[in-house]
Amino acid sequence: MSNQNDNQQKLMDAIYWHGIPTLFRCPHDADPGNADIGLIGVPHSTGNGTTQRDQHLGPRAVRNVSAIGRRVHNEFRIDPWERCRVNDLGDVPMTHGNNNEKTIEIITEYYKTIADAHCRPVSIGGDHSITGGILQGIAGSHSKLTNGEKACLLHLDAHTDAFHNVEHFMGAVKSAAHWASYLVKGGHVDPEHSIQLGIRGNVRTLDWLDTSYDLGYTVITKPEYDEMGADKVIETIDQVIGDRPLYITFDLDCLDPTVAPGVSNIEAGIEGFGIDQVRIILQSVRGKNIIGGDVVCLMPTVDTPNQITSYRAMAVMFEMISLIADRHQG
Ligand SMILES: [Mn+2]
Repeated sequence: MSNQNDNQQKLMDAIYWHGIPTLFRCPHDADPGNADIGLIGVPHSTGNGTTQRDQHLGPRAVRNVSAIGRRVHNEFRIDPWERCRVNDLGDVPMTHGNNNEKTIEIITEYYKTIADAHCRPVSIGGDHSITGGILQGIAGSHSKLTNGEKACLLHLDAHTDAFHNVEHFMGAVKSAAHWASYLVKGGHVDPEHSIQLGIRGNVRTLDWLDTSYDLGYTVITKPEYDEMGADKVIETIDQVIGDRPLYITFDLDCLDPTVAPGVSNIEAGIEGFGIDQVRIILQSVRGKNIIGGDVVCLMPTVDTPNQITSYRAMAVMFEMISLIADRHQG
């Protein structure tokens, strides 16, 4: 009977349209010391000065649907919610949201407290500039999550975001286009053991991608992925990253626009990833020392009526949560 009640409760917990919309219906508790995995909203959108700016609405959109994602992981055979203490920590305070540089500082300070508490963050943005603030907070010499090491990146994106060949994007310096560069220069990311995967589309100048190669990143474009095949790409990811502290950053624009239409910086000319392709890539880092992850560039205001892109964001977050819970039982 108690099993039956338990199952009834779990069924009710996964109904998305009632109750308080926390991320994955996790308890809301702002203290990172109470969580092994902290789910965090980063409603910031002034780091992307060039395109649509409603990315700050992303965390709320995922909160609205994500109770339905409170599932067990079939392939891993785990219940992440029971293996770890997973809480919704709330949002990074956006007191200076229209000032990108100040906000990146605020994000950094916030995430330092997360790392100090040994809490592994899984965040929902927000534009991609948030990853700069997050990694300044949780990686590098001061970090308890990496034991003072730099983080390695598994960076899925249509764009490299390492464009230091321009000083600023319409005034944003630590912008959505700059983070992958300044984190290397600042000692937070180890490019020699990081992968940028899924880059596609025509660029603005022919040397546009060179900054990534110059920094030392391994870049696998989407056409290169297609030519190599998933197995070879997964082998490369494993070799490059090893068991170093790994951070996964997932720009939804790496997915094809038919799969995830509600994104900014949409790349329509070359086919992007399907959801199974990215799921298999994400699951390939199972067992690695994942310190956290983020999902960025959700644009709820241009999503489909049934909010498919919010569901994709939720699905990717679920894989990240399950990957961390699988190795780091609370
Ligand atoms: Mn990006």
